[in-house]
Amino acid sequence: MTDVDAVLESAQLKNERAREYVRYWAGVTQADNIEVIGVADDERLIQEALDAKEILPAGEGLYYSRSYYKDTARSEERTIVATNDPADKGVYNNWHPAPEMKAKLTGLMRGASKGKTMYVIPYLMAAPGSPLEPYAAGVQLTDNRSVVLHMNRMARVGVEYINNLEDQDSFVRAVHVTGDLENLGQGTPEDKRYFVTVADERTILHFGSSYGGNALLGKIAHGLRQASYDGWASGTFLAEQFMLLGITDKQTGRRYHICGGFPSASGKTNLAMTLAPDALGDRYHVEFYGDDIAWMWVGDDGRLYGMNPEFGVFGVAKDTNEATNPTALDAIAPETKAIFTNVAYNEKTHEVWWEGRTQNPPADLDGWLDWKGHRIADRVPVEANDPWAHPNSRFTTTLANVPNVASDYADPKGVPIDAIIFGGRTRDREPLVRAITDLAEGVYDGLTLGAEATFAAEGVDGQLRYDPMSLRPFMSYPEGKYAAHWLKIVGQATEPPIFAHVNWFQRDAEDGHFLWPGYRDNLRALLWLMELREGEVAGVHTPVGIVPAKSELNLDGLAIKGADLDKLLTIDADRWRQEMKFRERHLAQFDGLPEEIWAAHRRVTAQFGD
Ligand code: GTP
Ligand code: SPV
Ligand code: MN
Repeated sequence: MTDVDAVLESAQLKNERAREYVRYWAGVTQADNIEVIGVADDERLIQEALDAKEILPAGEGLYYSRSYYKDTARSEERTIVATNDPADKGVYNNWHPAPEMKAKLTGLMRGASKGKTMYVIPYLMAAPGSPLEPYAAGVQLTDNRSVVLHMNRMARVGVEYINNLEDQDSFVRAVHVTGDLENLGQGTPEDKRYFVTVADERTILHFGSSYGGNALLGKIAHGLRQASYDGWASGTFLAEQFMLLGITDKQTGRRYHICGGFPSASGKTNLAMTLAPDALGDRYHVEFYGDDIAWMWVGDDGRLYGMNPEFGVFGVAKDTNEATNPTALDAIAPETKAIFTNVAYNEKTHEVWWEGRTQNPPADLDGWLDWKGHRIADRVPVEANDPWAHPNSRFTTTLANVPNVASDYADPKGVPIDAIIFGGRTRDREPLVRAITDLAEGVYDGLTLGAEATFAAEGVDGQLRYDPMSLRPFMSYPEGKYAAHWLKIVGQATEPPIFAHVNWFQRDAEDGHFLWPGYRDNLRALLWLMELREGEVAGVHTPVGIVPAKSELNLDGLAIKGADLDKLLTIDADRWRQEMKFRERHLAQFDGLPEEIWAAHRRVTAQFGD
């Protein structure tokens, strides 16, 4: 065992409370070495990881990693929010008592990093100077070098972010121990994995994974679960699984900022990185702020502000190509230091590939390995149609690599929010866009977001379920209180945002084709929403909001069948009447749901009639 204090001293980690914390967990995990990380260490760590074959070269300044084959997505069942107050139990937060969980995790982590290095990663989930900086500092401990490389891309990392804290104790303690991945019983009754956020102690204890949100603790464990709890407990902000983008109308000079939530793997990254369709590119410019998390608060000027606490993108690879998301391809081009995980890899040419990268997979199979590392050329007939890449395979790249990143993306002031949108994979019922001008109806709409779940979490792919505000897997406190907190925060804004529900995923009932082309054309729906906000279009009023009149949508350069467009803008009243009954049951699960939300539900229901 190394002398922990000597290591911390030479790394200039001066925060005494952080030192105590590192000492304590070094003792529990019994790691052989301690190393404090700053961004300057990235190059050396990359080389070490290459030498150890933990990552492989994937072209100039690009890297490939493969996770254990039973460790490729978040596990919702194994994820727990713990506190010391049983009143914090909600429907989705999988609440457990804090003392029980701390004892459990300490037991699992005891001695579990023997023979390994424990990396100390001080980080900040905000731009320095942000009004929410007091909630943004953390120190992740991890015994996994690849996790360090990902954190370096996804968060601001360095001792400077914790040494000068006004309250030296105000960092999140985020402990990650990988465990013996081959012997954890993933998905069996003996599953040993535990991903716990002890929210009222600002402590995160994750054991048994090295993948994504299970292991990069600044991202969703801190950025969403801990932060949403902090935002509520302090009564000052919201932390949501939202993308955030800007639109500039070059003709009028107006700038808009839109944020919003779609469930995991349902289009946030693609929308935030979008370029205007070619035919509209001369007039509109879209800027990227964030693709997965937004923190929102009301500024001194009474406006609702939003910011992206992350520093990078952990994006879904599937279907990313020149047509769907050209900016993403630029963001993972040679020399960006991007890391690909669980895509297909060519061990001879070091190329990577995933489903939808090109229409057909590479014809020459020589050197190609699937995401499990098995040779494609050796596949037996029953494996012929297995995907080459895991559906939840991803790329990790830093925000600055995104070509249309907003020039003010790191401005601690954040940006004023004009609109909040919700959406998801909904194959019927939900039109292309419906706008909602009333706050309670907007919050109600977010709470009743229903969509098909995806491969971003184990075992839920395709399930139709409600995912309130797209926060279901990250919800940290009871839903009734969450709704009240939303009404309170957004209700303080003097210029409230407009709300909207969007759906890029409606399908033809007969042949299943997507009715809307999606991707870059999605901007058309947002432009209509901004025109509605400006009073330039009137739309068509329906019980569930205002939908565009056909003539109001800018369809320049778009070929779409008239019948598909009609369907996209129609409200199927019978289908909606049925939906209102499901919603009633969904909302009834939540204790203490504010009366304003029930009133909104009754208003919408009444408008449909019987
Ligand atoms: P998380 O990072 O898991 O939170 O996901 P996300 O919401 O950022 O999802 P992302 O944008 O990465 O998209 C997930 C998948 O949906 C990808 O395979 C996309 O290609 C696909 N997708 C995104 N937008 C559209 C769209 O407009 N139409 C269609 N058909 N597919 C889309
Ligand atoms: C999600 O699942 O919503 C993600 C990826 O953004 S992960 O970081 O794994 O949670
Ligand atoms: Mn996400």
